[in-house]
Amino acid sequence: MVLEQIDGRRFTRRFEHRNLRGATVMVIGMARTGQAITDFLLQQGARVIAADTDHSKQGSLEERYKGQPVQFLLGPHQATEKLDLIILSPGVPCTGDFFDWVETNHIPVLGELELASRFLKRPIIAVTGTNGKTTITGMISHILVRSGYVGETAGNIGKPLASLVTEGRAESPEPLVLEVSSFQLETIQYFRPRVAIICNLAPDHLDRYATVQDYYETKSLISSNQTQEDCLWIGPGVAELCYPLTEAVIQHFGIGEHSEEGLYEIHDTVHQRIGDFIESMKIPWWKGTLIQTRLNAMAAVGAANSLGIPAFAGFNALQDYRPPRHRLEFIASVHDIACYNDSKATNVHAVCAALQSVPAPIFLIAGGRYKGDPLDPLVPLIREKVRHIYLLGESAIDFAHALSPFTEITIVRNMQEAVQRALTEQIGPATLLLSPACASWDMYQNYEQRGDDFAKAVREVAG
Ligand code: UMA
Repeated sequence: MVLEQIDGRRFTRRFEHRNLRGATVMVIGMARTGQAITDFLLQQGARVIAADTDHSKQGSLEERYKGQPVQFLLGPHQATEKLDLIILSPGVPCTGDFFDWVETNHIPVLGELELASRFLKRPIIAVTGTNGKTTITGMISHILVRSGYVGETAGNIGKPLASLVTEGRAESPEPLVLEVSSFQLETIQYFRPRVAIICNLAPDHLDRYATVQDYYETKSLISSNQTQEDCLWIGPGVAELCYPLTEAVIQHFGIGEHSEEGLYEIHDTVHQRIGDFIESMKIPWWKGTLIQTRLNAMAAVGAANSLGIPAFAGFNALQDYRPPRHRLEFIASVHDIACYNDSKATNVHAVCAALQSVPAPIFLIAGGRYKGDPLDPLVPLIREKVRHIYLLGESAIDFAHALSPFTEITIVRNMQEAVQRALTEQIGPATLLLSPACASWDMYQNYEQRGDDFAKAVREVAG
């Protein structure tokens, strides 16, 4: 079984039951996921022990669960009375003494995705990968809507699956599009999507995984329970980095000639290979779009095609798709400098994709809380396209040491200074790109707030 082959995989004890009435379940991490799964467990008749390292949550949680069978354990995670099951929130890494105690005592541990999906009777399209999964999830939803479905989405995109089950939307023929993170996949046991996508793989979350291979193998778990009736779409380079151990029918997407089944583009024409048969399609909106957009579109169209929606109809549906904010989002052109907000680019791979996509010369704003992925892949692109880097946040000094041999560097105090200096000291035509290669948490609550700050600063200079 694939699960046991993953290096560093902590929990081997399976949990087979579906009836949770009377069970004592500890929920760890009481933010969005923890609260959604607690609501679900209470609906199922379980007793909940709600654990969170953050003491300040006590008051609001007590208020929310007043009169319900919920006990609170705030502060460092600790051993407690006999537990039937533990449910982990994705953001909780399972390391340390407490989790040693859990494994020694053979307490089964599942993630919210695993437990909630056991109660779901709907075709699932699950999207994972290092970058682009939110966009692809949105694109699939858009294609489904244009094809007469509801196009509902959930998962890492921001809506825990459990809340959908609690709200009574677990049983329907309507497909559900799930964005799935590696954190969620760490704790699956039987999760089995009808269609899965691994859109790309690149180093990320190295503050959580011992090696990059652990991270890749965790991603590939998305397909570990799929059977020959299911389909897995994989993007460029995925098979070389971590060939998924799966029974699913594998389809490929990418740019350039392919001998495998799937969708690929050559010189602005998309081809679909099914066995020996190849269908070629001219997509009216295709020419001139960013490479990243084309790859995301092929992944989304491929997944929808596995549910029976013709590829050409899928591409047509995407004609009026608008991407989510903070992903290479065009803000304004100021003094002939086109300003793009790519605040969602929190790792090096995403920044490489952005640098490949926008025209040179580029003035780059980067830095923040570094996640540990190697900076080397940036070097050739910086040499070729980046004229100046404005660095901010915790990683500014380290990034300056690493990148100053390749371009000009300025360390700035905040976003406003970075934007102001770039737009007044530099001369267009050029591109100003916020693409930080870091998380935002050293200066902002999230990447959205960081992107908004960038957009505000650009608009201030634009007047
Ligand atoms: N906590 C503990 N113990 C710990 C660590 C944290 O108790 O050791 C507590 C914190 O105090 C906090 C809670 O756990 O109260 C946070 O849990 P969480 O981080 O899982 O947060 P949620 O709000 O439940 O959000 C999670 C996902 N977060 C992460 O994976 C970090 C959200 O993905 C997801 O949208 C949401 O569930 C719904 O499914 C966000 C994300 O950043 C967008 N994902 C990563 C990414 O996309 O790169 C994987």
